[in-house]
Amino acid sequence: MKVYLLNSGSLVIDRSNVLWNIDPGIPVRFPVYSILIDHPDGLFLFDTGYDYEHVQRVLPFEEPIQQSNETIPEQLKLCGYTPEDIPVLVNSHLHFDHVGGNRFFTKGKTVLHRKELEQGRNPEPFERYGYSDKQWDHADANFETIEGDLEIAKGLHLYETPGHTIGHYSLLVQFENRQPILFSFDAAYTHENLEKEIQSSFHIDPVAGVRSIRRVKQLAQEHNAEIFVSHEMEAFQTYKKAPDCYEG
Ligand code: 5PN
Ligand code: ZN
Ligand code: ZN
Repeated sequence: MKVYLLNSGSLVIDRSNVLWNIDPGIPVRFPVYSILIDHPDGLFLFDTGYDYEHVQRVLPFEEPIQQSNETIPEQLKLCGYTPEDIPVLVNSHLHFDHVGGNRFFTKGKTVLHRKELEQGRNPEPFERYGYSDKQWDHADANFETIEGDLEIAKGLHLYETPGHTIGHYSLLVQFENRQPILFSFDAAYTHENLEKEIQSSFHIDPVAGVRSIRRVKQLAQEHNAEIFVSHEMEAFQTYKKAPDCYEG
């Protein structure tokens, strides 16, 4: 099995958005990435980054930086694939920085939590920026909704980690010959969120969000997994990026 991290570029938010109610007034640039898994059962893609045009139009204050080779089609090309080669796209949740390339996937199915699909189509007013990019809901999207924890293929475990959004999933990847990796997605933007047990300011249910941070830590301990956080520049700089990969 091979696990590729696909770089989508970076954005800026305030530190008090990364760590709710901590240190307002400090801008933080953070990475956005997706995950391609070459599994014995086929190719699985988790999330699709952000769409540069969308962020420039709707959230220009997040100062998007995305090189021309940091789109999903270009990142897949680095690994030797095109969007048509991907039969299964999974969305951890439907925030704009995780669905920006969904529109390229017109052949396969898109797997996500039932509640996330409902919420993405009808978000609360305070969630409007998070769910501002609706391009995932295109005519050729073939949604398969799921609920509860689920092993979608051998060694690929989705765990419900709600709070940041109502139907948020984290992903545990178990290899044959390598330490497992637990992708928290936005249950923890950074290691500091894990250590302090403070979630990002963007959330629908802060109590559930804290429980999900604890769940991520518990799962990592139980499976002796390394946690990969979603939006920390220091951590991301240490991760292997496509076309390099984690293999085992
Ligand atoms: C990067 C970023 N910016 C804004 C929002 C938001 O309103 O909900 C989630 C989110 C983000 O991840
Ligand atoms: Zn999010
Ligand atoms: Zn995010």
